[in-house]
Amino acid sequence: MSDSAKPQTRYLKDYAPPPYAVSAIQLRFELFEESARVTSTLEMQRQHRQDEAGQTPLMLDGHDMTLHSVTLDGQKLDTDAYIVEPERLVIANPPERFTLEIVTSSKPQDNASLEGLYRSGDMFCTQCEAEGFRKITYYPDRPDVMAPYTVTIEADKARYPTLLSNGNRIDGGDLPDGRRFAVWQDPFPKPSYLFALVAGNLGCLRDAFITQSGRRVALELYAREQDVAQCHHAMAALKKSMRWDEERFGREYDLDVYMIVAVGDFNMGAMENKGLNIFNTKYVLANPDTATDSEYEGIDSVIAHEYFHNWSGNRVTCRDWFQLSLKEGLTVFRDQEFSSDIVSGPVQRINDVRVLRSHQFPEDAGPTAHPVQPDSYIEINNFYTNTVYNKGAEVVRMLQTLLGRDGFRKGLDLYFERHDGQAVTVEEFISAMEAANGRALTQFRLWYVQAGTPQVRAALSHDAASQRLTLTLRQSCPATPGQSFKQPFHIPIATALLDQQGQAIPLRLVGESNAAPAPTERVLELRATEESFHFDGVAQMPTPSLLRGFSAPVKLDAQLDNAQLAFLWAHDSDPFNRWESGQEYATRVMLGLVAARARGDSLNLDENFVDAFRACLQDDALDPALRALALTLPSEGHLMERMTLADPQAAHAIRSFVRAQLSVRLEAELLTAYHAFRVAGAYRYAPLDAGRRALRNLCLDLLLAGQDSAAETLALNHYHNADNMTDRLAAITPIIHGGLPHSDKLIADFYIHCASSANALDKWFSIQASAPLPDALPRVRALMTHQDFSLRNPNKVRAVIGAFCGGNPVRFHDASGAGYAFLAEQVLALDAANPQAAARMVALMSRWRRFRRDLAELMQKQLQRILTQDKLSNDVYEIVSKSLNAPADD
Ligand code: B3K
Ligand code: ZN
Repeated sequence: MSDSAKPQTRYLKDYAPPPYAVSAIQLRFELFEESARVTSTLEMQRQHRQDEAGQTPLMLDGHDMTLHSVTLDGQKLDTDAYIVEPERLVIANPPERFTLEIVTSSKPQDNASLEGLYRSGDMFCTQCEAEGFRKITYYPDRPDVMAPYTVTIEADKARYPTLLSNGNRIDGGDLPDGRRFAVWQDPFPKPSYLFALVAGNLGCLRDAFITQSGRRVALELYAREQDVAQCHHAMAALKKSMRWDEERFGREYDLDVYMIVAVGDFNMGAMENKGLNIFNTKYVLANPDTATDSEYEGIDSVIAHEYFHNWSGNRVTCRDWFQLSLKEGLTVFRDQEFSSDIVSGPVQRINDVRVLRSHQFPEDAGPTAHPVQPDSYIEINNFYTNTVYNKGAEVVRMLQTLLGRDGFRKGLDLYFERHDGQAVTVEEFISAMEAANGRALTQFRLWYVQAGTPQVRAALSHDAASQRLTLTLRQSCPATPGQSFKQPFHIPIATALLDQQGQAIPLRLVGESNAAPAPTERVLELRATEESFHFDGVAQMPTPSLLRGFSAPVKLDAQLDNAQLAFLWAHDSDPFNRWESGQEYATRVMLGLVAARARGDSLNLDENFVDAFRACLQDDALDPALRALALTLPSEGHLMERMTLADPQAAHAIRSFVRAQLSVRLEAELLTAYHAFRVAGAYRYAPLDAGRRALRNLCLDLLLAGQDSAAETLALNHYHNADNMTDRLAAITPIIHGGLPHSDKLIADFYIHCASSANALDKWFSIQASAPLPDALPRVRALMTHQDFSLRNPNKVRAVIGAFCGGNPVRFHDASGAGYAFLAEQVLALDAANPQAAARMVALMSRWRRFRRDLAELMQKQLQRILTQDKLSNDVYEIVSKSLNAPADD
């Protein structure tokens, strides 16, 4: 790309308030098959004078539209009275108050970016966050411009009987020429990114919710008529979310109707548009034949997330996009707490930490690392990241840990009370927490502005004579792009010390009175680079159980040996740390085998580890869902993170070896557990049943890892007897991934089960694309020519290209470099149509420096190849240029 075409960087420090406010906006959409015409009427007021000449130019964002007319206070402007630039419309010096009418048109049917107004199948829909509204009309498309909207939609009555927008429907009826209109009014001033419109021929599942103050809210879930029967789980999730937010956080819904529309072509999971959420079908539609247990859980959490945004995001929104985590981190925290209440606290916590570790930690250690509150970006769509979302949620969780549940609730109440109807910053959120709790959080703010995952090292020393135990904690944080030095963080470390029976002993800090019983768990606050905590009355050297519940997003080195890890895996009363210790033990064993393999030594799986694994499998005091998690071996990605240079082939070989060993050495035990955890009766999604299925299916998977034909027969029976997608998928995955004899037949049979549902078909695609077999890439190419595949549909792109490049490390990272060339080719093909999807895919190569030299060079070449293309989107340009330029300390 030439220097002049290089995209611009935006900086937080350049923020300036909007020169013009919008006190009302009226939109009229005339929808036709070949185009959409939009008339926008804005009531505007100048906020302040800007330039030296005393003029305040009005600059409206706009992109990819045809401008038909501009009328100011009823006077149609000549074309020389305004300037149309590629990205904006400028009117030099409008009066202090004025009405502006702008008429534009666009071609939704050609809009493959799935941003702005576009078509998905037979319907029209929109996606405006972050900057899609500027593809609909010229407007100050920034979140700190908030206005009440009145929207009129006109369309063909037969094709588009359902016409929806935000707020309440205030009018509607027939028009000449077989057309129809509807008028919607949203009384809550909102930023343009929350605008939404849907026009289609849709079925609807209706219900109602009575709020805590007794108001009736109509609930409407829209989908294609044939899919409405699959909306019941989502409807139940919505009602649970509404009740939960009232009970836990005192937040009540505000409009008379809450609508959700399921759309097949959607770039992400869902969108929280005021009163009119638009969802990827993956997070709305479910029945036992199409959705797995974890997809049912995904629906609960995404429905809750978008609903919770009504307060944390919509009523109180972001001043600018650097504040994105203000709404996203907080809302993820809220949805995690919701899921924790409806599923199981520990299971939810472990799963949330798994996501953080497998996605956010690598991001934080790579070339695109950025703080939770970034200070610059080229393309904001690249910042809907695991850091902004998941680390942001961890930061909010730490606030709750430090302030206590009640203190946190008081802070949140004050935040909503102070800022309802405003567009604010992270600073305002922290200030409310401080004010409500009378506590300074000065050092805590560093979590928002310093990138990188802190490391904490713990050391214990015990003095038998004085019965004193000293715990010394030391923190550091690696350099990240643009941030070489870090100040120490304020880190809450939930701590317990276990005696030889695994009992947590009382923790009395030296100098503390012994009038009241000492707690057995305490949150220690590490603030300095190094601090020591002294405890009295500790008779013997205990085993430390630190960072319980993962109380901070850090990497902890507690300097435990394998025997201590095995002890904690068996005995820790903190379920999170039980899981954690097992994972760490397994990781060390596997890394030891990686080293043995590199030396050419024969491989031997330690008997102690097999014993500990067996003990966990047979521990009936441990809930099945937790047991399944505790027995899931660390992923290949996790092992690669722990290698000096990632070697995907070694990680795959060792993980396969350990699975095969467990299969053979624990065959009888696995078989017993497999039979014991059968779930009686017809399938229904319920957390307890899901836990049993997870454990049973884990046993099945391990049994098949031994490649034994009796196990394959067991899996075939499992498949044929299954009445649900979870079991079907669990039975065929090890057969297809292992390339076992029945593989091809099952692929054909499974297709028949999936053919009538796009969401089920995604699983049919991805199970094949992620199979770690030698011919994986040719298979993937063949899948892309399948009639059900489309490069224009993001779910299919994820199911095939994403599953291969992100979920099949051993084949994607083939030493020939063919996987990388394939990804580069797909990124370029995608980028022309859908830059957001392309950027997500190319990010899979961003950490090339972490890999074995030969692989790193091959990846680097493909990234360079992409960067030489002339017409790159900002999205792809930003990821690729940062990946190539970042310092080599990645
Ligand atoms: N706020 C949306 C994400 C928008 C992504 C724009 N590229 C969904 C959510 O986080 O709830
Ligand atoms: Zn969100």
